[in-house]
Amino acid sequence: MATPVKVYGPPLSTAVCRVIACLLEKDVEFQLISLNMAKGDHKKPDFLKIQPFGQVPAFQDEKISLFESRAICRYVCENYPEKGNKGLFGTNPLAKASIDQWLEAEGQSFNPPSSALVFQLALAPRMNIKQDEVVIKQNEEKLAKVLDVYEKRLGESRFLAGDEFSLADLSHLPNAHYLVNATDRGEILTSRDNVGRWWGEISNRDSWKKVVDMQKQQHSP
Ligand SMILES: N[C@@H](CCC(=O)N[C@@H](CS)C(=O)NCC(=O)O)C(=O)O
Repeated sequence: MATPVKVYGPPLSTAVCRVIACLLEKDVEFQLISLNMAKGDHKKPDFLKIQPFGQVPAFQDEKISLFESRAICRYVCENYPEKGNKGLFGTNPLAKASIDQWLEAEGQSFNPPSSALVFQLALAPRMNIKQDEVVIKQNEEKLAKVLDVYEKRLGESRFLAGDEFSLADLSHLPNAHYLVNATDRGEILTSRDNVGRWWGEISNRDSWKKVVDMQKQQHSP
């Protein structure tokens, strides 16, 4: 029997739960190794050997180790092509390029403003950090512009990269989830006809519901 892959980090972390969602979609067995980040486990020398930036997630499969959640997801899809959702990262060069294009859009355009908003609106108050209204406003404006592009795209196709759910859609789930469920600005997604329809569909996948259950079982980020 194959050894389960290892994912280091708490499922409340957006980057960690991106990888978990991918592993669940791909039906790849994994072991979650939850670090004590409050105690700085992710900055310790042994951990830095597998994640040199001292961040989560880190990932191990037999003898190889990887970091960066989106790179890990790509690896999982490529290394386990026959498992679970076989089309998650496409099955031909054009499909893969299209998925990659929207995966890059998530990382470069959607993630920066959405993670800034999640930090300011959901995490800062819990960490007794003063919210910065200027940063909130700037990032709301940036995210709205990104979502205008998504609204048009999702008026043309069911999912970002085409008619099938893909890694590109999956990669949006962590930040979108917190925006909708842990801030009062979820309408930035849900009020748009096509983006709202898309969010409803991707957030109802069994894989994502399992991630949310895992998050609920954990106490703190
Ligand atoms: N681009 C990285 C981001 C990793 C990241 O920012 N991880 C956060 C948690 S979501 C973290 O480790 N924060 C603690 C720290 O930076 O010390 C990825 O996608 O893996």
